Amino acid sequence: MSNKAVFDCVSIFPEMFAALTASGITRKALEAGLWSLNLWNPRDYAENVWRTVDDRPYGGGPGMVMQAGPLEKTIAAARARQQAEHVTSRVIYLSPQGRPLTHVRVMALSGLLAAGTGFILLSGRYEGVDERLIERCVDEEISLGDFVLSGGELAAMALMDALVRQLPGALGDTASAVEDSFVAGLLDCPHYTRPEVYEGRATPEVLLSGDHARIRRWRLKMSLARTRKRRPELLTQRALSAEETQLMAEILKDEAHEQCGEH
Ligand code: 9WO
Repeated sequence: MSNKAVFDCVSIFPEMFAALTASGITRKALEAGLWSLNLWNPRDYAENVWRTVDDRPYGGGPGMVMQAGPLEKTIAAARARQQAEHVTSRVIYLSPQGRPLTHVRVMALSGLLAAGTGFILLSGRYEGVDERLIERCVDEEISLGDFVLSGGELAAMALMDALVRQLPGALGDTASAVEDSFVAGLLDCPHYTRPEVYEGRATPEVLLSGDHARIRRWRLKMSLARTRKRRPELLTQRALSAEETQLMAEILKDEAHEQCGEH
């Protein structure tokens, strides 16, 4: 039994998905058979000779809306193909109206994939998709954040990238996915590599010390300080360990000193 993650993407610009299949970790994982991608163009399921899949919005206004008919036929074809190998398909629509994606949700979706659920990712264009298609066919609507793109394709690829790198064997160094930013609910620490001094800026001494316990503590402290400064709401969503509490006290003390004009 193959246990590969199966994605089917519905898009009028299937060629965009080469960004995922042609480069990097996602390409390597594809070549290793860890995941598969099928592309479905709604134009192939259009109901007219011009292969159009959009029409003017009822109620007026600018732009066009994707019609339900061709999209439902496309999703049905993708679902039928998935059901040849999978028990269930889950249809996900990427839009700014969706629930914001988080690391926690990525891990939950990753669990569904591992359990054999196939994902059908619907990428809209124009001003959006007929609401009745969403009501009838979409299981989950996901947003990457409060901004508008030209279409859902880049969001679908971002979601797949986040899921593929969680697949066992996708990362050369398996520790990377575990130690990543957000896994601990904190932002990542700063990173340095050669040269030791760049344009007059030195690498923090601790990173050159070879003292791995001290390095780990410093990195955790930097993660805490950054999270406090840039994303303080993340710290209210999780309890601090004893070590983190101590480091946070150091951070506050350091800041108080800086405000006294000390360095
Ligand atoms: C287009 C538009 C034009 C004028 C006034 C308002 C408008 N809204 C939109 C719009 O939301 N278009 C969407 C384009 C329709 C669905 C697919 N598109 C999309 C998905 N843009 N941005 C996303 C997206 C998906 C996930 N996370 C962030 C953004």
